[in-house]
Amino acid sequence: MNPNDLATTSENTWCPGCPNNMILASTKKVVSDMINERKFKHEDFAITTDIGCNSKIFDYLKVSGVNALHGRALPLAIGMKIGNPKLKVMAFVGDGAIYAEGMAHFIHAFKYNADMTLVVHDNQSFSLTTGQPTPTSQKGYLSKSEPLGVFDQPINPLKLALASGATFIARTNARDMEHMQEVFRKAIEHKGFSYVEIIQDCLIFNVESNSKDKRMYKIKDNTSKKAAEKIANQYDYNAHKGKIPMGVIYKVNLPTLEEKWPQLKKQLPKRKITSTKKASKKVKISKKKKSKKK
Ligand SMILES: Cc1ncc(C[n+]2csc(CCOP(=O)(O)OP(=O)(O)O)c2C)c(N)n1
Ligand code: SF4
Ligand SMILES: [Mg+2]
Repeated sequence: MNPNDLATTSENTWCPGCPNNMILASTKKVVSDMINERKFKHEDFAITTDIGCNSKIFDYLKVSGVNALHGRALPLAIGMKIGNPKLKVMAFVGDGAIYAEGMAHFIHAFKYNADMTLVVHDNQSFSLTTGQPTPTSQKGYLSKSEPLGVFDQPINPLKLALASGATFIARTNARDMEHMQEVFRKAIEHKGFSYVEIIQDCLIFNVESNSKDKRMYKIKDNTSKKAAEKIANQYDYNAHKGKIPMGVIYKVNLPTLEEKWPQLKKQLPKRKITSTKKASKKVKISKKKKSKKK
């Protein structure tokens, strides 16, 4: 399969050069690569989206899915997973949708730990509705709805995810397609709920918060919670200076929603024993059995 095989015939109405195009191209590349590697079939993937510029990805990506109300792509995705635990579900949302309307779903999703991926296109703006501030918009952001500027500090969604019990948190840059593809693959392969925050410029609204590439630096995959807290603290979605860490900020393996629910566990494909510890245990047991027989 070629990434272009995942294209549709819908007219692309994103502004020319909008980084949503790069997110779409990266998704097509990773999904088609995984299909070619026979890790999954085309029909194993399913997406949910809601409302916003980002959500037009639903029209441009040839993968099964459902388009939801604003802020409701995530509960719908979890519902899909409960309906068919074998699916590889991805929810694509905007910062407005997930950190405002859908905030409660965001927090609870970490607790459930469904084996799926949440992709947040964070342009620090409600862009489709002409640039009202979202919870991650920087203090002082001037818009038509807040002509005196935003008075509040933005939230830090990464810190919130950590506090809510996240098992996979990564941040990437919509303009760095190689890094984005690497992060998408790791997120899809993670056993549990993977949350990918994409820093995405909007070329029309909240332009002040654009062009942060020079401040970004790549980190190694991190598995320490203490270190993750420090990393998440480095960028507060506000400052015009300081470094922005990019990559897998935290990863841990915990039981998934499908493993916790006995009704769903029955439907999961049986996992092969891969750990050497378990394998050697198996050998010892079979030896014991043999000696008893003697
Ligand atoms: C419950 C609800 N509230 C508000 C809206 C209006 N609305 C539709 S799209 C949108 C902005 C979307 O912003 P975001 O989710 O950040 O996506 P972006 O357009 O920036 O990609 C808003 C406020 C709505 N459709 N439903
Ligand atoms: S308004 Fe911004 S986010 Fe929406 S399509 Fe245009 S550049 Fe992209
Ligand atoms: Mg937005």
